[in-house]
Amino acid sequence: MFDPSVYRARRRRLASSVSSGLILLFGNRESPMNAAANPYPFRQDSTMLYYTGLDEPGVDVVLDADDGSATLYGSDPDLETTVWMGPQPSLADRADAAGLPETGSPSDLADDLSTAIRGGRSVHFLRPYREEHRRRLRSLLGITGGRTDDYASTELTRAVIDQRSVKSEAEIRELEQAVASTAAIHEYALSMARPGRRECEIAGLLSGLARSRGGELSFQPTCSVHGEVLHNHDYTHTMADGDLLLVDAGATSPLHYAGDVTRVVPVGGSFNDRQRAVYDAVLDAQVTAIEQLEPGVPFRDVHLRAARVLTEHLTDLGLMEGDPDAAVEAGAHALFFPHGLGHMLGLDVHDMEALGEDLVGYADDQERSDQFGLDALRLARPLEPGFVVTVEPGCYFIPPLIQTWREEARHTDFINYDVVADFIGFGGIRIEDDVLITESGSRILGPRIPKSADEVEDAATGS
Ligand SMILES: [Mn+2]
Repeated sequence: MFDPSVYRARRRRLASSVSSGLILLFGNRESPMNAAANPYPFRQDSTMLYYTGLDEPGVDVVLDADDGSATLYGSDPDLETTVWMGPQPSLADRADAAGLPETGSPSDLADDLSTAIRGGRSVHFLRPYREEHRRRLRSLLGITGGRTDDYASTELTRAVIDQRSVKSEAEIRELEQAVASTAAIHEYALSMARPGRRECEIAGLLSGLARSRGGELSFQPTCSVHGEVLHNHDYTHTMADGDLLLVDAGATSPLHYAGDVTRVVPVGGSFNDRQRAVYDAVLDAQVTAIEQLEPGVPFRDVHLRAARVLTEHLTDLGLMEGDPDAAVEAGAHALFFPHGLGHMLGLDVHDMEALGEDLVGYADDQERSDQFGLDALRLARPLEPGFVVTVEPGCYFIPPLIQTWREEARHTDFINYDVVADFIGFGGIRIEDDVLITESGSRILGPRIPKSADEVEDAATGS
């Protein structure tokens, strides 16, 4: 945990940015995997981590925006828990660690909230993402009609997003640590991409390596020779010479800050000419995009610039034709690059996504496009110093998408479907780094991870 003064200062700022009433923050509970006594690994809610650092199940916090008080609600460990799980901190110990002055039991929470509601005070809460929290909100706040999510406080949500979007020096150190662990797991994956090995050998070791460094994987990784499946969670293939292995994986720091990096490696250690050409196209888009990053630049513009660079390369390769600007404006490139350039990174891998993608990623005067591809852009807003973002363009040959577009004769002015057909089976390439926006530009976090085609080949062959 950070020093309690860090959490106190964060909570004071939050309480002062909400006009009046109570702020209710839920911590997560254990979540059963196949029986109550066999839960999934515990993951605390990221907003609870941000405002308290408390990493145990079953705590909730109420901040009073009017009198500034702050209370931790939860239970002391009972004897049975202590027998099975070892000594646990008392509620008062946990409150001390988080710098919270008051404690209360779960029934105190119910009483305090109903007193506040009877007194006509508003209770601000964030949109829940776990069903049990919807049930708790209905019962604690007496919500009877409508969707619970609709009662979530936009004022509170915006205040939390404002705060969590700009990373402090201490948070950047955590993110550096997360990316350092992420670099370690990628170096390992690159060296393991050998013919005859199975994807699950690498995927399993990535997870173990992340844990061995005191963290965990920040999301279910993609580790697949079918990189054209964007979030592929299948690890059953045996790698063969000539395959491209796409590894999109990140490790967390001990305080749960996330790394998120993607590399592609030729199984057997050398790209063929076609693979290298597409790889270099994606690399050029990624490097150009990173060069554009600086305060004030809308990330949407950077996304479109990356799309433009990719389109120029695809035109050179004969896959596309016509004016690249017109192709990007029409969205033709999205056949190959159907996702957004990146997202915020922090305590969540898609940082704050539970609070609402558009509130996090779009300025008030920006509307999310409904054009295929651009509609998947999670981050569009002008950048600010202290933002940490991913930059991850890709180029994929997705058979069902190609087939559908071809049948519908989409963008035939810009796409040479006969050439594209020859690339079916190519797979996909994505290159991703984690980047801090600085006062004057940007800086890639963590140690350098092999990235150019030559560097990746060298890492794969151990030379
Ligand atoms: Mn990512």
